[in-house]
Order: sequence, then C-alpha cells, then structure tokens
Amino acid sequence: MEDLKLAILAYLNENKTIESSLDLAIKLEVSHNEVVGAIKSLDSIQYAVLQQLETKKYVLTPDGEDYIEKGTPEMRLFSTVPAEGVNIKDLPKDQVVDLGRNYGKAKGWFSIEQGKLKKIKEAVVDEDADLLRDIQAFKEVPADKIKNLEKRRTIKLQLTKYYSISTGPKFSLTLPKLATDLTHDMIIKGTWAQEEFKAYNFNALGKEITVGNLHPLMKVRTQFCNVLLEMGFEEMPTNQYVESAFWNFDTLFQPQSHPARDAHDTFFIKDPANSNQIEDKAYWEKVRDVHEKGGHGSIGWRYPWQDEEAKKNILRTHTTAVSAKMLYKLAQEKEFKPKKYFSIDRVFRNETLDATHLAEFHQVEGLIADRGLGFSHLKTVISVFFKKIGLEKIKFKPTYNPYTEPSAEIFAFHPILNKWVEIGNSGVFRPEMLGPLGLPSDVSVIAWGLSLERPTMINYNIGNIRDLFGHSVNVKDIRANPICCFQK
Ligand code: FB9
Repeated sequence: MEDLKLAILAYLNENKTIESSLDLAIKLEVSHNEVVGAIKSLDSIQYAVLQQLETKKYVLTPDGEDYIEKGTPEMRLFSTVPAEGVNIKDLPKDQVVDLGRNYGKAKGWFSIEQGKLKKIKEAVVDEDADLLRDIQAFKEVPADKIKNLEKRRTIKLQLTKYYSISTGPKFSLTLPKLATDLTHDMIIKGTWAQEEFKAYNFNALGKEITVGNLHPLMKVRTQFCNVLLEMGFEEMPTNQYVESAFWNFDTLFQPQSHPARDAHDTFFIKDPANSNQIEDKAYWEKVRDVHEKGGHGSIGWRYPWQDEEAKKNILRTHTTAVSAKMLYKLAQEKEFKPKKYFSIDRVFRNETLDATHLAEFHQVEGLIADRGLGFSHLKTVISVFFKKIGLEKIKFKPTYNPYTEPSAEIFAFHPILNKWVEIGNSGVFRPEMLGPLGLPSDVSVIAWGLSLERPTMINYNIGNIRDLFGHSVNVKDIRANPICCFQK
C-alpha cells in the first residue's frame, strides 16, 4: 500500500489533479478498491483532496466472474467435446452444459445432427470471456457486445462511486512516519507529544457486522403460514422429500401410464430405487382395484396395475403426496373429525430450466376434509385466503387434474402487475381417491395449491428465479431486501 501511495503522489506531482480514480487504477494496473484505500489515506493526512463522483459502470455478476475464471460454458463444452462428437443424451444434465450447448450452437461452434453434438470449428476464441476481462478493467466495449453480455446475466449496470484527486495543503512526495494508535506506553512516558497522529476520521463507517438474514422465500413462507394458521389450518409434516410413486401418484388415482410419471417429468431415486415394504396390504389392494376395476361410482382406468411401478422411489412432485398420507391417517381414526391441513415445502420436477423455472419449487397447499363440502365451499375458502394475501378480484377457470373433479385454475387481477395472472390450481378430490381410504361416504375433501416463488418474485420484482433461489444468488441482495408484506 505504501508503494501505491508513493506512485499516486508522484502522479499527482506531475498532473496536480487526477480527474478519475477509475482511470488511475487502469494506468497503475491495480484494482479501483486499492486506489480508493490509498487516496483516502492520503486525504486523511491532507496530502490529497478528494471529490466524490458517481458514474454508472458495468460490473461483473458472479456468473461473469466465473466465466473469466473458468471460461464461458460454450468454451468449457468446446474443450471437452471429442473430434468424433458426443451423443446429446450422454451429456450431463447440467445448467452450464445446457447453456454451453445453446450458446455454442448459436455461435456456429457446434452442429447437432441425429442427436449428436459435433464441433464445426477446429479452434475458437472465447471472445465473451475476453470482453468480460475488458469490462472488469473498465475498458471500453462496443454497445452491441455489452447488450449481449447483459442478456447473459454476466454483467450488470451498477452505480460506481469514484473520486477526482488534487494535491492537498500538506502535499509531499515522501510519506510521514505516522503513529496510528495512541499506546499506553506513549501516555506514561509522555512521548505522544512528539508523535504525529493520523487525523481521526469521524465520517468513517463502522465495521460491517454481518448478521443472519431471512431469505425472501422464508419471509413469504412465514406470511402465508400465518394466514393459514389464522384460518384454522394445521401444518402437515413435509420433511420427507423422497416418496414412493404409490403415495405420490397411485393413491391420487393418477394412472401408471400418465406422462407426469416418466423420467422427463419426475426424478427417480437410483439407490434405493424401490420402497419394498407395503405398510397396509388391504389399502394397497384397494388402490389396485380402483385403478384396475373402478368402484365408488367409477369405471376405473382398466389396466393391469403394477406393484413394481408403485414401489419406485422418487423425489415428490407435489406436496399432495403428503396430503394423501394425512387423509389416510385421518381415515384410520375411530371417529371422523373434520380437519383443515396445509403444507409449504419443496417439490421437485424434471422440467426444462428457464428464467422462471428451476427443477424444484415450494408448493403451498391447503385442504379441508368435512362432511358435505363442494366446489362452492372451495371457491369461498380460496377467495378468503387470497384476499388475505392481497388479491381480491378472483376468477376460476375449469381445468383437468388427474386427482380432482371438478378442478379449476385460479386467476386474480394482480395489483402490482396490473393484469390478470394465474395464481394457482384447485379441486375436489375424486371418489376414486377417497374411496380406498375408507373415509365416511358423506366426507369430501377440497384443496388448492400455489407456489412460493411466483408471489415472491412478483412482490420483490425479481425477474430471474436464479436471483432468488440457487447457487448464483447474490447474498448482498438477500441482506438488502425489505420485508414484503402480503397480509391485509
Ligand atoms: O403460484 C402461482 N402463481 C401465483 C401465486 C400467487 C401470486 O401472487 C399473490 C400475491 C400472492 C402470483 C402468482 N401459480 C402456481 C401459477 C403459475 O405461476 C404457474 O405458472 C406455476 N405454478 C406452479 C406449478 O408449475 C409447474 C404455480 C405452482 C403450482 C401450481 C399448482 C399447484 C401448486 C403450485 C397445485 C395444486 C393443487 C390442485 C388441487 C389439489 C391440490 C393441490
């Protein structure tokens, strides 16, 4: 730091004023932060006078830093693809590989023929990584390149504070030997009188104390929990992410041929691949029967229901699997008592990733089991719930769910977005689902669901789900965000 201060003093001596600390950092080939530390120290001993200025500069995001360090995804993929090419299905299911494939193809580095990815070029230059280095060094970069890097979320426009520097009243080319701390020894011996102390900077900020901060999703979760508890709902135990296909699909009368049950939509557990114990053989057979033969007023799906399919272990695709287990336990009670349950927890779906979808999300689900419930009750409880979280104008649109009938998508006029948006899904559980449980015949169950991410992203004005959840979240944003309140 002393050498840097001397270099800056020498530069000041020649130029008397330095217009920009940003340009000075480039000239001295050091980071702007180091320059700021040195000039503030020179200011404190009146060697320099600073004037704080602001400018909008592009800075690197965590992804941008990552691409400088390891190369862009397309460069990393290019360096791993052999000359003979590689089968797409053999590529790791990974976001960086997906990005590398898409950007490499767009740049004409790869071709994809008959499911095989092949290099079109012998060698390529990682131009985007080079541009990111230029931006990191505050060098000029063409506007169209900036636009592309911003679209890739590798840079973002940030207000940057910098300084103009001029010589101060005590300017000198040599640095004084300054005592920084007044010591016990100096006071006892009185030698403090001969010392020159650095001026006390009353404007210096205290050391930033990093304390814990609640994640926005957890703040919204708490808001929704409070609303549901206030409405008399009990929370369901959702701390088991791995479920059998039996509880996740079969008990909900979702046929074993349903597309949602294949690997394109569901994560299957490799080991243990199957849950072999059947807790309740009688119930297991009732589920088989309702799929194969129907019953409870239904003609069933009429196909040979496979134990092996039901025993497969998966990551639950919805918290309705937990609802099914809770209703099973409710049906085991000697005497039926009406119940209102809710759950808010992570669910996993093997979906294509994009700006608003990851392979998992937090599902919010509410259900009421009571005698004589119908769709009108469902619409009312949904309206009460959403009114409490700020949505008053609600509409219902008939839809299809495998395990509820009737079913409806829920729409609301969103006051922040100022337009109608889909806010959830709902329905009355089918008799084919309730029948095998053995609940009293006049008991029906109404339920609805929504996510935690969508309302959170809307209320915090977050455009990309990776700024809210996952490895690339900027922790500073977590600390900085205000409480967002839904409750009326
Ligand atoms: O949350 C969703 N949208 C939403 C919710 C609230 C909101 O703002 C409010 C101020 C608070 C704004 C938007 N959706 C459901 C709708 C869409 O976002 C949709 O595109 C994404 N959906 C997820 C599933 O996507 C694969 C959201 C998630 C969802 C959908 C359905 C259910 C649960 C979550 C369900 C259910 C259900 C149905 C019947 C019986 C039991 C459960």
